[in-house]
Amino acid sequence: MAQAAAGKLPANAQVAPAPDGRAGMTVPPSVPGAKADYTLRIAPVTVELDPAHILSTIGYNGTAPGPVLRMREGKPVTVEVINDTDTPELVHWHGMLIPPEVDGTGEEGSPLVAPHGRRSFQLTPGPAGSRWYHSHAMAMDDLHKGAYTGQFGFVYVDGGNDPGNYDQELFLAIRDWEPFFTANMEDDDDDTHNGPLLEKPAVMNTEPDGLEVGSMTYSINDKALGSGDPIRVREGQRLLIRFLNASAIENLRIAMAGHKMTVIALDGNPAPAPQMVDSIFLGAGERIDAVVEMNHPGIWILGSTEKPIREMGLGVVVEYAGQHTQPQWIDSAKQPWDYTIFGNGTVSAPAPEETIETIFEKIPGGAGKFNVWLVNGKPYPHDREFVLKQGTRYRLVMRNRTDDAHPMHLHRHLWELKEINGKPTAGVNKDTVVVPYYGRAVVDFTADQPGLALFHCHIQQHMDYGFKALFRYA
Ligand SMILES: [Cu+2]
Repeated sequence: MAQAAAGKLPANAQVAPAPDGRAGMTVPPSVPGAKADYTLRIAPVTVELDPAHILSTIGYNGTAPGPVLRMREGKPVTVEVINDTDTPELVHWHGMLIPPEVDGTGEEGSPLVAPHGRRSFQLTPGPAGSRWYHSHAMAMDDLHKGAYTGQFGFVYVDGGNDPGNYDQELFLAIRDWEPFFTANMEDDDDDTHNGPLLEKPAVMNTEPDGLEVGSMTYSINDKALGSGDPIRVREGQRLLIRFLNASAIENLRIAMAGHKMTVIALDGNPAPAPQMVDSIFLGAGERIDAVVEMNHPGIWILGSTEKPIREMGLGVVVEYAGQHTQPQWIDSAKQPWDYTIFGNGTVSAPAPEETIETIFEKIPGGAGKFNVWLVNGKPYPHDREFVLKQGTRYRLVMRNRTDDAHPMHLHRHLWELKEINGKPTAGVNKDTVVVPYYGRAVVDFTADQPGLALFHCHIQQHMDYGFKALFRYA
């Protein structure tokens, strides 16, 4: 396995350049002749959102999103990645606890898949639950690269004990397309506010913001609202919907008109206290599994809670058998999203032994046209600033001194949410957490995954312009 190979490199090991231009670490080569369990071919695809909107992008295996990959927890698999494009690529396995050699992240030294090249990766899927795969290439000012493309898809890791208590299982990726630079980025960050502005600086930087990335084209999977097949249901059915926010640019909120949803898992990990909610909020990169009881016959819209975003395509029609009305939308009460309602308050993990403090800041226009993002006063890279001791339980404090909500992700580790804006919780295990604007999030994690681990904002432009740091093991 790649993990075992990492310590003792074969003679033909290669040195991969990282996509940010840094020299990469030495990595094991692909295993020649290994039979692939899965093949991902990266190549140009067309995506017909509706007959009037046919996009050209890069996808996996001829589609965007790519195929739903089902893997068995703990059963090693070989994935062959074939890159039919002119740029080096990386396939990242988001939410998996796997070594940096296969994590698919340039900063961690994962090997690139060369233009028109191929490479096999062996990984042991886990933990069980809804994970996903996506390009981790940098894009900088090129909106046709990295997470702006159609390179994303679900991985469902089967733990073998799924009760299967549902009639239909759906994988719905919410997504925007055709990104552009704009000086007027509007997003749903108000949704993250759930308390006082704990981290609002006393003195604000009032320089004008640089350009951000916006979109006016949305879909669920590869279809805009009103196009493609509806979700066909019967009264009395239970739907299990696995949602993913695969956007490179924004956090999004969605609801199913006429229905409540019971959130049973966050980022694929079972919620200690499942709760019924009117709508769900997903930071870029986050997943939510929700069960919906089909108990309100009609024809409904499942889509963005924001009318303009639904009109730009973010939605799908839900159609009960025998119903023939127009699809209906009903606004639901808008409350700030609160992760802590899914916690159980029971402290089961050990108390943290050490605390890592992080402060996020923005320099408006710091990169000329764009903003620069700082972690502890510096854009990436940080010189050995975050060094972990194997086996230690850490508390990570994230202080967001910016006016945006940032979906923060730590690769290859699972963290337990402890506090949002001063409100405590326990038992909510996640890999991505939206840190509210001028707010604070606190998570605990155990350093049990040796090697480099990338910590970053999941908004591609923020990550590209400084908002990342490498955690390393002593
Ligand atoms: Cu961000």
